[in-house]
Amino acid sequence: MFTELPTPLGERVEFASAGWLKEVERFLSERADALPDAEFAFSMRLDNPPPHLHEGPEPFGFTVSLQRGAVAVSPTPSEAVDVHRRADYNAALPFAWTVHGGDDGIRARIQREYHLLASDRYPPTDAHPHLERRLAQTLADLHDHMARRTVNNPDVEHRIKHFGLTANVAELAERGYTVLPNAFSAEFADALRAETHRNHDANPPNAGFRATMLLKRGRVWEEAAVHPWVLTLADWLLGRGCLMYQSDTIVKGAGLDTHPGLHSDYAASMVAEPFPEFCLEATAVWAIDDFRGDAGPTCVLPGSHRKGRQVPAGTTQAGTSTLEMPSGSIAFWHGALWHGSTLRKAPGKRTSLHNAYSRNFVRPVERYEDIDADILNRNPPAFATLCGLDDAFGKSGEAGADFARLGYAAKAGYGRTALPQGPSRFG
Ligand SMILES: O=C(O)CCC(=O)C(=O)O
Ligand SMILES: [Fe+2]
Repeated sequence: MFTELPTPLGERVEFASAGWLKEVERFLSERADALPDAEFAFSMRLDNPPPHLHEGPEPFGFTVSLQRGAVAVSPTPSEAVDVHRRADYNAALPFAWTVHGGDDGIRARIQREYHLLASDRYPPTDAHPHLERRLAQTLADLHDHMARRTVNNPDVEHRIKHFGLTANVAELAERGYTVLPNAFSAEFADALRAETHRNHDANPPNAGFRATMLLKRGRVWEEAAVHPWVLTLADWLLGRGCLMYQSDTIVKGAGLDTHPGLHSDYAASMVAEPFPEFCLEATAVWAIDDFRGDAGPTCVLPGSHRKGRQVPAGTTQAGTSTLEMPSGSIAFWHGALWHGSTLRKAPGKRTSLHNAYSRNFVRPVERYEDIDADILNRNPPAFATLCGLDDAFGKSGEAGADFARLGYAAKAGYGRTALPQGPSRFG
């Protein structure tokens, strides 16, 4: 009933940590005999590592060398190697957690998308040294093997700082929403739009159809779910270990008014009033098409998340601001925020992806606990977390609760929120 994790919880490691390097060494040592002629060394220097991994002025990173059957792994970077790369730790991390599975298309897409997120924080370059076929295959296997066990940086505040999201979290606390411009490329928008329309076209247009359960509908949705900026805001607001609450798309045609009046996304969970001070659910809306002017953008009532109440029936959109943003932007709001959507007057369609995340103990609208093993196997641990597969809920057996999972959740800081949630509605 629960899909088995491709990598046991106890084998998960942080990027470039001692445990990560130990596994690199083990993996290569097992294969070194089959590569008796290989002579190759690569190194990575990682700037701005999280302080719990490294502090002090000495450079942080690693060097891996395979010389005629001998493997050596060192926890320091070196320039005396065949391939040397230097990157910001948080900018490099999503590259390290992406499973390629031998697909160069994925590799190219990830290069494009994650470079966009790290433009001024120097992400790694994709140098392609010419290597003997068996060595190249071993290194590709090593990459995927490590990606499947590489966890996100647990220091959410560190991620906020180094992704440049400090102003966004302040806005999220104060106003209840924020917009991330240039969060995905025009090419990725094209891919998402094509997939969305493929899912929607089988249904009558403008009939309110939303394609749901997207994590089971293809790789682009899987990549969207673990968008590094979105995961950072979600972890900050909802605590580590948050879940995918719902993943669906909307196609709004001319004349369509999908969300008249106002609502909060807490309505679906019928959250009791007054709402708790901490956030239970949050929504990321991807503008696959422009959200501008008469395109039918979302409207929000700034600061209304602090009312701590459901929206009374009949509430109008008076006093709201429209969330206007170009394609490639992602809006992210607190689930208690009062919002709606405006009538689309322009011709054509507004295509959007709505990825909602919830706290680890909240019961999501969608259920991914039985997701295909193949899907889990091509994704990082952060994806399995979103599917609800590494918590203890529902996993008690005849012998008792799943203490391994309970222990993992406690150790990984699940449910712990990084920062205070901004001005209290009671203060
Ligand atoms: O489509 C919109 O503009 C708003 C949709 C909405 O209310 C939501 O995703 O929570
Ligand atoms: Fe909503």
